[in-house]
Amino acid sequence: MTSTQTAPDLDLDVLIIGAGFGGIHQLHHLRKMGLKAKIFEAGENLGGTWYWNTYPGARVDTDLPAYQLSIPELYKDWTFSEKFPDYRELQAYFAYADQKLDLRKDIFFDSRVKEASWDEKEGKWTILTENGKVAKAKLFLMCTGIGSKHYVPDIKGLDTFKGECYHTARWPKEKVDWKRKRVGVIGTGASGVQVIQEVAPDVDHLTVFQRTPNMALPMRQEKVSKETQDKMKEELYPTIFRRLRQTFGGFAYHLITEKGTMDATPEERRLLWETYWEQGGFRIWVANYADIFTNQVANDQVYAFWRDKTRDRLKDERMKEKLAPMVPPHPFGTKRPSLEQRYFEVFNQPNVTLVDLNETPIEQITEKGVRCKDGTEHELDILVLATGFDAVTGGMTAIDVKGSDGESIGYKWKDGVATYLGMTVTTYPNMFFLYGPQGPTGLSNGPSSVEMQSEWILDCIKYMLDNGYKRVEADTTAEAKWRDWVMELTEQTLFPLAKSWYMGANIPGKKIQPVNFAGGVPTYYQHITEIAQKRYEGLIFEKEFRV
Ligand code: NA7
Repeated sequence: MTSTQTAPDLDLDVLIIGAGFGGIHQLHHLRKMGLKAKIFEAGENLGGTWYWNTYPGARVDTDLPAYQLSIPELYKDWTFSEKFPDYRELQAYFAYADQKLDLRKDIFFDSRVKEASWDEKEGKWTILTENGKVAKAKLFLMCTGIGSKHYVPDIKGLDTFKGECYHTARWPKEKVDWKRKRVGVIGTGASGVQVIQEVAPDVDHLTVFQRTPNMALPMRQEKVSKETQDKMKEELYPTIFRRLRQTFGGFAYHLITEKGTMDATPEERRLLWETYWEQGGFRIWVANYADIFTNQVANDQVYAFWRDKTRDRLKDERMKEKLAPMVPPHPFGTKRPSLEQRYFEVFNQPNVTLVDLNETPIEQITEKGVRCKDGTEHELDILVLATGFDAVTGGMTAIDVKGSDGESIGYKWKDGVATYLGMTVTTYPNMFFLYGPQGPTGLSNGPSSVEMQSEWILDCIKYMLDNGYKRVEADTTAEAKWRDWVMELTEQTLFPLAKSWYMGANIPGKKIQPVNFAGGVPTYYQHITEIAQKRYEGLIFEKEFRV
């Protein structure tokens, strides 16, 4: 451990990493509890994901009003302009939250945490940043989010490219001009889909390097007036915010559990799906018959619906087969679908090339562009890496977090993630995390899931304070049981059949395992609520440290 002195203002009750939704929710409420809390944030401003992801077309896939915090002081006077706001509006929202809740005074920006370690003698965490700050804290909260560690694939020659090259999650603050340029995009996940549809109308030529087609769904973007929002705020927002804990994905719509896909008549199914198609958003994914996630026959039905709708939008037979193949590459919805606005029409443009990397993998990046195995060199001015993240666990394991046995969390998890309730880890006392592994993460709406966990952690901290407890740690048996349940829930589904970030399968060498709790938000919420009612069963509270 470093000998660097802790500044007096960094001797804290709580140190939080990250000024996204989770971090600011915690900071606001911890201060209200009278605790001295600060945030270390790697970026130069608030926003988390929305600070970093400023690529063309970046916008949220959750429809209004679910994608915001339910803190009344915040939503009361804040108005979005669209049903699915873009990154600029989300940055403005965070600026507003900053001013309204007076957050900035307790946030250290440009402070990327590199190390954190538990000292049993002191009963404190020591947290170090790359720029030399040292904080001591009784409690340590990791609010690093699901996408704070971006993934750049190890492609031969990447550093030799003479044009401009950007990862979507590290988009430069200066304006990038793609107009009349030759642009290449590697990756067709949520970020790739958004970049592609945004730049396509203006480029000279667009080359899309696709490995897996995205079963993207129509967004149906709409302007939403202030009057509509004001009326909803008064009459509906509190109900909607409560509803977000009663639905599988934390959205304002829920899975159908009363009957299975094949129990419905073909007409009934068709009518439902046509309605959802017109309404847009994630309905076909997370308001569908629940058995689409567990029953291959049911899943095939909804895939066929999606495929036929999508093929109708494409003119070229090859494009139809590449983008919406007759045989699905994985079950529908087991990789996160994106919401699109004009994505498929892009592939009707004469100046767009789709390279199927399964047919002809990338061999090398050259000075001029991308050379594939078939010998074609795709010459480019701009290369966009929309290649995603070491999702969910990466933000945590990127930091050398050492627990009571001195073991780094990355090492502890090398053979598999283990947590208790997706919020804490045994041998890491007085440490909690939000929207991380084994919680309802990634499969569910961000802000509402974050709030649900954040409130639980705040209550647990209050319970400690009220009872004079200084130390809390998850019990090993309780942790093992939680892990087994998380595994079991996913094994009952079709999710393991996809090579997705939900399974940790998008990063070479990463352990294949479910990183999310697949039981849905209501089951999770009910379980953690019951645990709290049972005086936090599975957590060991102590009045003294173990010295
Ligand atoms: P995703 O969804 O992980 O997408 C990454 C894309 O990049 C995906 O299409 C990958 O193909 C592709 N990829 C990754 N590595 C390579 C290599 N080496 N060669 C070619 N193609 C590659 O990340 P996003 O940023 O789009 O979205 C992440 C989440 O953030 C999103 O779901 C939201 O929840 C927010 P693959 O599918 O693995 O074949």
